[in-house]
Amino acid sequence: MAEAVYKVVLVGELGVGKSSIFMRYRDNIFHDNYDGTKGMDHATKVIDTGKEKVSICLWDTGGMEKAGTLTSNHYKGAHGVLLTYAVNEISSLGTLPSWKENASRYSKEATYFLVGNKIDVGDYEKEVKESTISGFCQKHSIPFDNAFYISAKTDDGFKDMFKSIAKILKKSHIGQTEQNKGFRIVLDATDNKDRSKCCH
Ligand SMILES: Nc1nc2c(ncn2[C@@H]2O[C@H](COP(=O)(O)OP(=O)(O)O)[C@@H](O)[C@H]2O)c(=O)[nH]1
Ligand SMILES: [Mg+2]
Repeated sequence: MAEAVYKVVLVGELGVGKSSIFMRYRDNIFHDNYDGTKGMDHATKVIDTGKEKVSICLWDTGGMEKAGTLTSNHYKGAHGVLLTYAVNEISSLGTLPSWKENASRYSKEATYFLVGNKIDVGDYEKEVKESTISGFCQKHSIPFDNAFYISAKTDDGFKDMFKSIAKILKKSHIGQTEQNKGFRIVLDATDNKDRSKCCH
């Protein structure tokens, strides 16, 4: 049985925690020194929003952003883009407009989310204030409800974020998956539930 899947891609500076978010999503684990530079990787999970079940295929960059070799394949057909920064590094927020612009070249219909990772760091280390985020959202036309604060390390805010993302994507891309418009991604039912070959 084929099922519609939303493609969601991680973007942002090296070191903000994209691969850690990916690992937390795929395996619910955190490795302090995970080597996330082995090429692009993606994993599909079914998110239960309480009202419905929504499949999301999350794509990590696999470190390709380091060499500036992130290809169109990463963005192509994305329904959601996770603009990721680290709350203890304000410069990582500053680069997000250019990541957004890159993404918008390849995925015209994408919904953008703002993800502040590493909220487990001490208050004195936090460089990004909520007021900065509300200003950022306004300036870059991102609904404030699409901004999240999480920790891939401790899992704080993580599951709630994916539930919200699932709800928002389902609402805003309903025509694309259910009527086979845009990019429809098909789960291979013969594959492992959590690691299906998807999004090609
Ligand atoms: N304190 C803290 N460290 C994190 C968190 N997520 C990732 N890191 C650390 O940040 C560094 C970069 O993480 P990584 O996932 O490789 O970032 P990427 O380059 O964006 O893929 C690693 O040392 C991670 O252990 C988090 O939520 N909290
Ligand atoms: Mg990485």
